[in-house]
Amino acid sequence: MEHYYQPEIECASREQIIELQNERLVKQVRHVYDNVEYYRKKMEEKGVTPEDIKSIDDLHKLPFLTKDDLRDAYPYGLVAVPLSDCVRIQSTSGTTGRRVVAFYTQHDIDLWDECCARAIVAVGGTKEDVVHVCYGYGLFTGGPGLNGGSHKVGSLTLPMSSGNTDRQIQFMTDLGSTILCCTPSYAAYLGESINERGLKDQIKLKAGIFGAEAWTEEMRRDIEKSLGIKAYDIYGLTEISGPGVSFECSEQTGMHINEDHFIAEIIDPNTGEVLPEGEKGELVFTSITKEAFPLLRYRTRDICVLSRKKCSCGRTHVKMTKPMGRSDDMLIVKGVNVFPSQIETVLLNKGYAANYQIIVDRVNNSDTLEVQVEMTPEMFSDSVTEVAVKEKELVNALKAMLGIYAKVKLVAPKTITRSEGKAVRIIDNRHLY
Ligand code: DLL
Repeated sequence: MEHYYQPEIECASREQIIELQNERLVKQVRHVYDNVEYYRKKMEEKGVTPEDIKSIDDLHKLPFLTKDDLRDAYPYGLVAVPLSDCVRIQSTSGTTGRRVVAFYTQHDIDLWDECCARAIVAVGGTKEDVVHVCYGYGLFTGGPGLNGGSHKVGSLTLPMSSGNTDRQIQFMTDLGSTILCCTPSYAAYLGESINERGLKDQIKLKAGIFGAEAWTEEMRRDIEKSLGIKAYDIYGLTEISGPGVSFECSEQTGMHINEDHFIAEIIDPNTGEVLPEGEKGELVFTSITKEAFPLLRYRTRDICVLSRKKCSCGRTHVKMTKPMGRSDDMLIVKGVNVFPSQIETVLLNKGYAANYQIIVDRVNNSDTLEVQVEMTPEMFSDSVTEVAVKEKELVNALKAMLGIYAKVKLVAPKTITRSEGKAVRIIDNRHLY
């Protein structure tokens, strides 16, 4: 039998949802216009006033927000309440220009937790469950989000955070974890490790909630088999709150977007034109209940398709496919957002030219990142020790910039193929989309 955390809203009629969205959107536009000078200016430039927005049919009149806007307004420029009303920030990795810092009031946290609670109940979670959270805690939204959701459900929550696989498995067996929350690559790794240790019959897991990075149906089957569970997808982004913007139900054919909090649109990434349901394009969100950091028409850069086809689970909220790619060059490696420009900055700062290639792969279900860099003729050396010292220096500088390990391979001048058009900087052998 299907269970819901908030059945009255998760299974509301289309009319009820639209009515709620209309009312909340009008209120939210006024809130943003009155309190966020940055967005007010954008509206003025487009000649739109809050009075022009009477319902969701007027949404297209509002200007888009992009990551560039977040950078321009960093750190406080998009905050819509006094800082004394904010109780938390969360953030993505990256340097100042690329880092996203999102703000939350207590009310924002409560609603976010409820979204995650919906996801946990959708996979069968109840207060009898032991929810094992090994998404990272701290600035990353994964740990805090699922942690908050689990508390709302009343499950016993294990705030494990990431890493230390032996300890994860020990807690899992000793405390009888039943729902696992982590990235799909870590879930696959845990599955392998548990099987290698011959401990599969000692774990009680029944379901997993896996997201923050792209994963394929094949990977889902592998994880389900190795852990003996049902594996569900969950999607979200820091800008819009974190995990739980959408989540999978028992049908496992896409993720229901929490439409009482987020209005979703699909646009053509080149023209910005809104596309009809069923067409593939860039996902855009308007958060209609956020107090502290309410983004209107935020371009996620995630490419997907929306569907309102009736779902067998009884939920009525629109479904999105798994992201099928991105309309920018952001890579997600081990769950961390990596922009090629960050890597380039490090290389240039260290005196290299912009002749490099980034090679991403997935080996034993774990992402690997390698940067091949040409030495300049001046720094060229055929001493293995000298090259190793230089490589180590770059590894450290990249780690400081990206927060993750990247293997560095220095190559002789003029060995990286030059392109006649756009340089081919990224070779992603994971073929996730
Ligand atoms: O990854 C939030 C999250 C945490 C989601 C835990 C799910 C579970 P960011 O670090 O801001 O937030 O990265 C957001 O990650 O725009 C997508 O490109 C990608 N992403 C998130 N979930 C999925 C997913 C968190 N289920 C960016 N499938 C998004 C594919 C995903 N990509």
